[in-house]
Amino acid sequence: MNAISKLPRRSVAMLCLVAVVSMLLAQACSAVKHEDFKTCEQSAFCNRHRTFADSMLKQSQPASPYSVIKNSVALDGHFLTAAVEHSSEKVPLKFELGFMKNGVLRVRVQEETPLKPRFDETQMLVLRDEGGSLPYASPESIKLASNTTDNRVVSHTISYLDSNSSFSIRMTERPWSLEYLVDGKPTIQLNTKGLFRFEHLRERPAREEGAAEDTTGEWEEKFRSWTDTKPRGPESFGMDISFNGFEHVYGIPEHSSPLSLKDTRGGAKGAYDQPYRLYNLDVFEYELDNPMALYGSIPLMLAHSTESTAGVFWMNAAETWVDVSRQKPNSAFSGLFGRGSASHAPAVSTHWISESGVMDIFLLPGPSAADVFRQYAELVEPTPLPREFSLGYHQCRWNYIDQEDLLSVNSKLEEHKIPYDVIWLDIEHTDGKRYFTWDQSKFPDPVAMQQELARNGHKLVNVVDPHIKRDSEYRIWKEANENGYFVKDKNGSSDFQGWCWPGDSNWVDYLNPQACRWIGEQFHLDKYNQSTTDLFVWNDMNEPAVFNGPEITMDKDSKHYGGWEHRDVHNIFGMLYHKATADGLYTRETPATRPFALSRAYFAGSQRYGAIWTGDNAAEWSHLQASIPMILSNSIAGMHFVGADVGGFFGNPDAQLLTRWYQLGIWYPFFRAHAHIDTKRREPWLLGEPYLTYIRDAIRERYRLLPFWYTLFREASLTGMPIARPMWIEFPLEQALFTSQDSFMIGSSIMVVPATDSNVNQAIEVYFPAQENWYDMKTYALYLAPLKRQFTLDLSTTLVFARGGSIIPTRERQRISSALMKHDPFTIYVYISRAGTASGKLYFDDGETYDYKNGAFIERELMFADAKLSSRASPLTKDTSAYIAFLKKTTKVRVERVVIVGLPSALTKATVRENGEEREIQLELGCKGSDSDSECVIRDPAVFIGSDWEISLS
Ligand code: NBV
Repeated sequence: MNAISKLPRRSVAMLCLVAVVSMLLAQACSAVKHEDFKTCEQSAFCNRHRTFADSMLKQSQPASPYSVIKNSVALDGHFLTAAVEHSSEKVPLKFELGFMKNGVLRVRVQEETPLKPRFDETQMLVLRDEGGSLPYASPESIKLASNTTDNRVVSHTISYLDSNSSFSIRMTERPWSLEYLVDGKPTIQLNTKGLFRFEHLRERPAREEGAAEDTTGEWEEKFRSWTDTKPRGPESFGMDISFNGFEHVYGIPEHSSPLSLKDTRGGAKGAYDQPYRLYNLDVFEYELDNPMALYGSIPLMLAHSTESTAGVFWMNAAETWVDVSRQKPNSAFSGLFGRGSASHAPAVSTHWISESGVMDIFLLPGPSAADVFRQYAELVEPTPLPREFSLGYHQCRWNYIDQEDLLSVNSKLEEHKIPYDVIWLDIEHTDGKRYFTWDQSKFPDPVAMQQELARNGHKLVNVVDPHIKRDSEYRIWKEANENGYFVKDKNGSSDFQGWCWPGDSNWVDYLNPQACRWIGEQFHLDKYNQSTTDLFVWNDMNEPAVFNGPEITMDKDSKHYGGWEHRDVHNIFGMLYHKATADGLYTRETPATRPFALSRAYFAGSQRYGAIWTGDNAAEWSHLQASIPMILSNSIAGMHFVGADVGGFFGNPDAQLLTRWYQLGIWYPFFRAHAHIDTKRREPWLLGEPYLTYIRDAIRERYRLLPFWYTLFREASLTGMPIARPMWIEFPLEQALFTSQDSFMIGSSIMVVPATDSNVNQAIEVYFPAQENWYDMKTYALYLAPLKRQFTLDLSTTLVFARGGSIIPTRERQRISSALMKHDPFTIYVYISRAGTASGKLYFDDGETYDYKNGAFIERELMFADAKLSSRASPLTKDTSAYIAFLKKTTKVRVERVVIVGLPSALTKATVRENGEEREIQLELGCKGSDSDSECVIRDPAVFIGSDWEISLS
């Protein structure tokens, strides 16, 4: 990089061109370039910890070299502190255990008196209210009991309470280890395998002349042509975390691996030989079934067994690696981490390794999956209620070439009656990849274009990448340059420079709050030329992608605001840009409307700022399949608003694959079709019949169910419950489903079994779990679970089942955007359980503003029992003035149909009661009543959606 900065400008421009051209050429050839990315062995700190782990695991009785310093344990408010040191290094480490009301235990470790501060701002950037409102337990509820043998403290038991439960932790002194006890049994264990290792900060040792070169990579590390100077020396740390009694762990996205994480050590069949890597990277043509790092990182892992669910959140923004190894119960082979363990219970041992920062771990005890999601949401905040339009269909392509092209796609979608909400513009819409500008020759009147889209409620999303073209005529670059807002190079004096789409570029430093505010303002209407309030934003390449950087990203020794190195903040960088973007959209209007911003890079907490997608997949059946575990892994890691490019980004899907992709894509929480610039156009009508009909039907199904989706997002915003759910979350006792990724749930009511195989008439086996009724959502056919059933499908058929006991709200008028559905009546589907009951919810509000925070929403609890459907306000509904105003605006919104599926007996009459009035509706033949396929339609009960009512059947 340095050598390049010394070149004359023209040569630099030439080099840029070469870089971009070679990037494009690389795109023409395929498959991931493994040599561009480090393995654990090539990442010096990972290698040091894994080598240490190897040496420990070779010992028959591995003992950690770290012990508590005598008499150092103290209870101080809601923290317990202890000083721990290595038997030979003698650098005291401060351990802080923080106890939370919800059972969460926080474990923080760093030097007691660090030589220099470690990066510790992750907590402020990630935790709710900058960490200021964590639910710590009251000091009175925390009890410490020390267990002594031969006058020496051996261990401590700490118990703490909330109103319902008590939690308990055991910490041993020599060696140091910690166990989270559930019913007296250790569930999550730290350092019981002895892999805790903390590289304390130190002075650089003088290098004696003639001494051999440092091969540990502690003070300098080379990778291909790059040198990482490591001015602070080694500062990494690692810890083993074991989940006792569990066979499956999940989460830690983003990887292309299966949902139930495979082993990375121990020689199990199909195991990876590399740890899962968390390091946000732009991996061109990523490979499936691989633990390599991808665009985002969420260091949250869940473990699940028939008995409970538990989680670990390893809050660190630096490069992190995670090894996973299962210990099978009662087997001769006990897994590589299994040595020294006398337990016959299954366990999953994991080994977490981070390069820098402070060790800051949260143990989430569950015991149910819903508890873990709530515990995590209490730390990091759940997904806020999104703008309603963003749950519709997004039509994207790199690129809609000009204004005419874009508007013709808009009118074609309308002409073919394909509902859609948003059309997207990729990088080519700009003036030479200068973001916030337009190529005016192609987009002569962007405002008129946005107005034309808005006529039927459609929106525009523009890509705004984080690399800023170095061009003194470009206002954005000029202002950032004048204000010193760019990330600096390793010397801290000049701006970091690298190549990306515009050629030679700089990157705004999102660690600098002023720079964030400034970039946010660039999204305001007076700054973003020719933008309107119908324009929203897409952040791409924010890992950040740097074409000529090590591993296609920023050099780790480049410098951020506050003097921190990029290494400390790498995984959080993309999220800070996403946040600045969302904040900018939030502040562009008064009163504010909800922003929509999509990001490629992400970290724990990104859910607060918008959606993410799984990056550059390919138009292949295998990628269609892989999208399911990728979406589910993100969902359970709190990133609920997630989707994959429908159709596959690279390559040309045939009509069958594209149809199947839409049929699955409508069940992605974020539903966008996208394609690479070199691919053939593939907007739905171009496929002709019958595909157009199939795709249109699929998209219409998404729109029909928008009230259900929106209600699920409401639930997520309150509880942290995922929207797309692995089967095991809904059926936690069904062991056969713990690895299932062929089917998944949307909320707790809909099971989707997508067709992801190229056989035209594919046979699919569906497992209907639990003792439940399941109904085909199209035919109403009833399946009595537990049941395995083979289905043979043609391309028009999909397998989607409603779970008996659910009530699902829909809107069934056909419209071309969600905006046009706002005042449409509802149709309510009641799917009867075996006990003859059902329940569900409906939530809606204006879909745009924050008035819902003042109570401007309608939230109904719908119940069916004793042949009576009733609607009552949710407990969160309050008679505020905002509520009353909203009710007034919606008085015309009524229920136009109720469909009851699975009624056990024939019925002839419905009696509707609302506001003290009663009227009768004769039921048509549909209400025939039988054991299966029964469907009873109550036409036009005409009840107001916001009032209390009852419909009794007789
Ligand atoms: O901006 C162009 C593309 C974009 O379409 C895609 O969705 C991103 O993931 N972008 C990556 C950069 C080029 C990728 C080859």
